[in-house]
Amino acid sequence: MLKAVRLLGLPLFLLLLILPARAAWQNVGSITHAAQSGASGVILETSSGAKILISFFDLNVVRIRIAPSGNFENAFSYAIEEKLRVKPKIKPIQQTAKEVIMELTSGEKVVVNKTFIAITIFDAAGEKLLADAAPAMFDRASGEIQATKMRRSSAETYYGFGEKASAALSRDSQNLTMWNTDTYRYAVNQDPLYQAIPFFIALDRGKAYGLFFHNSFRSSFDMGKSAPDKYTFSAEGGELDYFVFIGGKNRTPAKILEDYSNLTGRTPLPPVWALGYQQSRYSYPTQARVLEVAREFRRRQIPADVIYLDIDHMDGFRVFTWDKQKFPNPKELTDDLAKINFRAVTIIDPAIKVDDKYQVYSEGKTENLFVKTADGRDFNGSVWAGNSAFPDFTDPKTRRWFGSWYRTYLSNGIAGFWNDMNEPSVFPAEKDNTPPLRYNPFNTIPLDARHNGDGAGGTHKRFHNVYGLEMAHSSFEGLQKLQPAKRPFVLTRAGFAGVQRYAAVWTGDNTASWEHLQMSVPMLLNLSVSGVPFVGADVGGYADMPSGELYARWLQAAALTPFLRSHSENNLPNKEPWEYGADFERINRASIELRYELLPYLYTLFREHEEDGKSVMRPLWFEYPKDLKTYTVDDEYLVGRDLLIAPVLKQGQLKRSIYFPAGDDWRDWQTGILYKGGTTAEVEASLEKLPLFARVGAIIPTQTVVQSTNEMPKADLTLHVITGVAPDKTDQSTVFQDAGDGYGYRENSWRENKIEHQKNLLKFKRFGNFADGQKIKTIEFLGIEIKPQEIRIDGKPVNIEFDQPEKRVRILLTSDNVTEIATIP
Ligand code: MIG
Repeated sequence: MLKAVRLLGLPLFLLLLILPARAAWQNVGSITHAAQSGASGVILETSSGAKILISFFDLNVVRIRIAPSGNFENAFSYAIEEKLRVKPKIKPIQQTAKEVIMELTSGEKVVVNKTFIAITIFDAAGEKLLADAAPAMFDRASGEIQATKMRRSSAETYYGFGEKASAALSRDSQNLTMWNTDTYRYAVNQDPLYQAIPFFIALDRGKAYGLFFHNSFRSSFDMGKSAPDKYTFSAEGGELDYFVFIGGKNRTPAKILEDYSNLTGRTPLPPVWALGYQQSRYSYPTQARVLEVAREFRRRQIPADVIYLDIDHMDGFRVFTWDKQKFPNPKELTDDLAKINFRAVTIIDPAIKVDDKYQVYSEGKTENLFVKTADGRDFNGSVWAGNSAFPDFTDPKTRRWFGSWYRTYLSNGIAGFWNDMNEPSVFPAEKDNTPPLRYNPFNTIPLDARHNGDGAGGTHKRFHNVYGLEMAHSSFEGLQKLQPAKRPFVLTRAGFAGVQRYAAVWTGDNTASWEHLQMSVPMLLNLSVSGVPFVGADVGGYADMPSGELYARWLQAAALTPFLRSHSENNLPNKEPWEYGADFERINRASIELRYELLPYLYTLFREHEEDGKSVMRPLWFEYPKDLKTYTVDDEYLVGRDLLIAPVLKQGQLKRSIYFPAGDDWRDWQTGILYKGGTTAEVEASLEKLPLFARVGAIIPTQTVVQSTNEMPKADLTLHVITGVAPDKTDQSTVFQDAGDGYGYRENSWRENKIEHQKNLLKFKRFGNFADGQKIKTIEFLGIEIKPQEIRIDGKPVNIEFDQPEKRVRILLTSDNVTEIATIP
């Protein structure tokens, strides 16, 4: 039925008003009464009995709520971050015979047609931003709801929606489903996957807006697939509740992400070690093998920070326990790892084995902390450990209890946690499982199972999509309580809008194929603009064995992605970076070294994200929305504003064509060669080369290569000045420093170097009190053809080292308090 409605064209939409709705679908009808609600909203009564509440949630954020029953829900929101908000005041509502109009003094406006309820939103300049293509619909019997909007043009593109397995960057003309699902070896275009985020950014001819469908039921988006001139979103229950992000005066993607992340929260600065290289496999079988692999990294001088313990470390897959044979002394293991600057992360599955002798189970059972069946018993289903109970993470009591169990791992020196299977994934019952199938994407907790819902109560149908989010919430807050001086590191497979507040996200069980390598770029980019900055895909693919070439290219492509981890399914040969012979080992080492060099840059980006919500990894259009050619670039990405990465994603490819976004010029990170913005170039990309470019005007910090982030305090910094700025331009860059863990940076213990870059002139300013930061020892000017006559630091000429083939000039800084560096060309 939903489908049939979607297929209706515009003229039919008027007919709908006269004809009785088919089946139980009906539209909201017409407005019978309108009144101001609070300082920032209007409440509309309708002929259908539904009520509509429209308000300015923030200066650039409109919230629309339609309650088919006429009663607004009181359900607790898992997506929205609770904090104090100042809601803007609207002008007195205006009403004409045809319309209700609400407006801010700054000009943003919502107009509602009274006879056939159509809602139109205008930006401050009076430009139409979003309009209904049909009145909202609902079906009171089934609980389904639906909205249909006009596309601004057939060229409008859409990004976000969380984790989607699509090779294309834009989600235009696609059907998308929001339902967290365990999808082992997912195929291109398989939908849905592990992580649903019903938020998108729409982009058309340089102007963006955002829309967040605030509803955790299974929902669907038809982004112009059924009808090219409109899109539809619908859900199987709940309110038709959505936020529209206007994007400020300039309607930029950056402003939309800032506002969306202000609503659903941001990723707090991770501990710096979590930005290092992480090595995993399912499973390093014994304590001895874990140590052996870690030592091998040190012996071969391949930098790394973390090693993973997958499910086989547990006693019969009982969460929070250890296998006594294989891991006889976990504390000794983590101590030995610490001596070589390694940290360990363990997997945590939500399912708790039904076993009265297992304390986690017996506590959960006695305290009544598990998800219930419709008739009130504990719901049990089979996962790794066999028959299991499922903690009800929508119960605050369960969250506190589960979170407190991390103490057992912390006391054994475990540094971070990896939440798996939290869609939640439940194996098919044995009786329905012929032939035996380990992975059944449709298997989860039954939809009628009961949850606490933070007191509001409800079924799994409502809470399915927030199960993983609330598990991460429990992990994060538990860790904060247990070790308040440390920043938690949690990695999660499932999530929902808001997951970024608690966890990093990896893209689950991908495969060792070139297709999956290519797809990882648009997947991570779309996750990033869904408000989740700390993202990565398993390097080399999880399932199947990659060739040396595929592994090496994957590691290059991923080297600068926010979360960097190699992983592997069980029953596959070793996949560590040295397993493909000496040539590949050298190439793989170089990829990881590049990441460690750039850690000061990446770390600064995470700090900036916390302040402004921008993602670490960015599609080209995010910074260049006026350059329409960027809208479909799906094989390049930006890290921050200043680095452009164009990895090789195809087998056997030794050069590739690269588009440089218009508005800035770019230099090859290695050769300094200049590429003009708005042009496409063929660039050499032999097996050892990752095509990497820096923006002209940028100043990028690097450090000398370290083997682990623990060594960072001793590593000196180099600032790379990307020359070629236009005479009338000033650029600004920041280098952020702090202790790398803990919360000193929220008080006084932080430092920011702000550097202004004009043609032939750098000006330094320092803020904050953190004195133990890495020292800036070298300034390297990239893109210098002729040795300059002179470079002066605070007026005094200094020694110049000129590297002609690499177009570089190097100078050394002798003091920490430089204020000005001038170049006389
Ligand atoms: O059904 O713990 O995505 O990363 O290694 C497999 C074993 C369960 C799925 C995860 C994968 C992990 C694996 N897990």
